[in-house]
Amino acid sequence: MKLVFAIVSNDDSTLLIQALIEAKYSVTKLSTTGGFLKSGNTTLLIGTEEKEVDNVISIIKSYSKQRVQPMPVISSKEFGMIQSQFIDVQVGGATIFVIDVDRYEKV
Ligand code: 2BA
Repeated sequence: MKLVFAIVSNDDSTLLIQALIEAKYSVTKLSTTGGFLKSGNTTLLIGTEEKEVDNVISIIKSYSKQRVQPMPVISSKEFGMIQSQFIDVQVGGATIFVIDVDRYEKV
């Protein structure tokens, strides 16, 4: 058995979860925060058989869009006022980790 971790945009998560559920996968949704942008994202946990992993990843791919997100950067402090500028950061589609599950029980 495998556990798929997928970090996706909050904006993509609703349709993606719906598609995974319709395809009969079990999904747990965690509300998470990216360390770099410090903004909210969604992490999905999907426990499934090894033969299903490619299908799970292809569903995730088809619902995860790439985005450009502005990030504030403090550029200088003039006359006691902080001047901030924005840089564009490319985010996503999805960041996916697949790990082995040693033991899976529902008790
Ligand atoms: P964040 O950490 O908020 O990162 C958002 C985006 O900022 C990243 O998009 C990447 O394009 C950029 N970025 C991240 N760290 C950077 C750095 N040190 N220098 C320059 N740019 C940087 P994605 O790569 O698509 O990642 C989206 C989210 O997925 C991340 O949000 C984080 O929550 C998670 N993630 C990505 N790679 C990960 C990893 N290796 N381990 C754990 N979480 C990861």
